[in-house]
Amino acid sequence: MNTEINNIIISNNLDGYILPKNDNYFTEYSKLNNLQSITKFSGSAGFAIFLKKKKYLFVDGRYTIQAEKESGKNFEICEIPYVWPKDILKKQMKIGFDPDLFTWTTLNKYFGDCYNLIPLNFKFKNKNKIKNNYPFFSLDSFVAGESINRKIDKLIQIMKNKKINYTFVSSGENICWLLNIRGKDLPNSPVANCKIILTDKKQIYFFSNQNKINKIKLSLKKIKIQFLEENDIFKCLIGLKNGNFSVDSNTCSVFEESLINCKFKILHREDPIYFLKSSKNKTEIKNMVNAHIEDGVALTKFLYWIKNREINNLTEKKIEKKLEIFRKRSKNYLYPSFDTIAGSGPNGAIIHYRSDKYSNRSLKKNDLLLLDSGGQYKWGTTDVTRTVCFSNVSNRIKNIFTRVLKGHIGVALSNIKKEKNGHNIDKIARKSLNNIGLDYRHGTGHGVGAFLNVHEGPQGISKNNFVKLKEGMVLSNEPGFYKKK
Ligand SMILES: [Mn+2]
Repeated sequence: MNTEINNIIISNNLDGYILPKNDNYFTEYSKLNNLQSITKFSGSAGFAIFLKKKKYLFVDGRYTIQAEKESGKNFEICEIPYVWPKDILKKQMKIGFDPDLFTWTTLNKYFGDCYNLIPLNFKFKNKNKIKNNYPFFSLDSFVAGESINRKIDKLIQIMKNKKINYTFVSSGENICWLLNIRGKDLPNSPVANCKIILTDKKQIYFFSNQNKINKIKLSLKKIKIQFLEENDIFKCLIGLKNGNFSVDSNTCSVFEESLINCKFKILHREDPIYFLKSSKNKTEIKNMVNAHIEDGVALTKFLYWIKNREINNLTEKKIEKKLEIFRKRSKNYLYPSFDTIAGSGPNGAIIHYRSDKYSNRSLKKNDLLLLDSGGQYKWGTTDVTRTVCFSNVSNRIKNIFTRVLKGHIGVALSNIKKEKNGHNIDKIARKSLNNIGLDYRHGTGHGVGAFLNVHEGPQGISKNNFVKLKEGMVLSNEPGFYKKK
């Protein structure tokens, strides 16, 4: 048992403690990584529960094999959504958590409403915390395509219609969209870690690390904005007149909600920026197309390269590096939009696999190579998957590959006016595989940001996404099939 966690449990008279992967910005790939340093699990999502005598690691289907490999010795691996904490814990148990790192949405989802959850003001000593002072920057109008003022006006209009006085925007990606800014607070996306309060009088209070804001001050000069320290939220709230406060419980922490709750009436609303942002404007679409052309050139050159050489001395890691070299030839390329998945043979069956020094495998002539990668370009984000073979593969593989391809084409040709949502299109994607009793354990597609997160909501192509699809939404198209051998 980790001694720090053991001490928390004992000194607070608890039965257990829950440790999440995320930091207080609730981004997909956060850098703060206590979960990894304590459990060894390196995947992008999951959480651990430490009880006095037993430890559990909860991950989703993408990460079950990886979690078993990395942490299976010391942790029982539980796969969400088949097992939840509420299935394992006893109801009277007292479980500690950090209110900065949880939202009510996640707590309710994991625990239901019948647990004794104890907020604790305890911070881990983070030995490998990376000091990041990379400045935020503003987007040119030929990248953003819509002015800050127009975007804010849209949001104010929504607030007025719903009689909301204040909106707390706690999602950095949405503030990036609203203020036409970006940052470098995440390894694979230009999200700026910040939060804002927007008042119905069009005043903005901007909370972030003050060392990062110099470059954006000029472009934001025309709007009413006040820059404050990350932990000045309470100070700011005290100075505001009473009223309604709209918060989004997907990214507003338990702690922040309790601060707002001291003085204001809280209305739980999905941040309307998700919807505004999901329909890309003409400029953004043009830029995304261009980013995909540049990315396509890099991938095509890579495929030509790998198809015309001996593969015997190639490993997954070498492939990852080579692909990066081809992308870097574009002067507009910045960095990968997610960790490249180069999985050969059985490693290709690990959804969201990341090759490391233990798993790194040499390519073999009869193996398939799964290559799923993407890039961040100065004005666009890409995500592309290809399966490569180096020999004449069996008819069974050809058959399954064709069925996956049929699903892919089915998605590409589907009519959004007729299908209406991702739930219906997901069925089309799986149909040909389902016909012979096969399937895959992930969604078919996700929204993609315009020089932002490679995974973006609210739209998606999956079994449980019923969001109405609109023109201008951008989605990935990635059915698949996975088998170890
Ligand atoms: Mn993807």
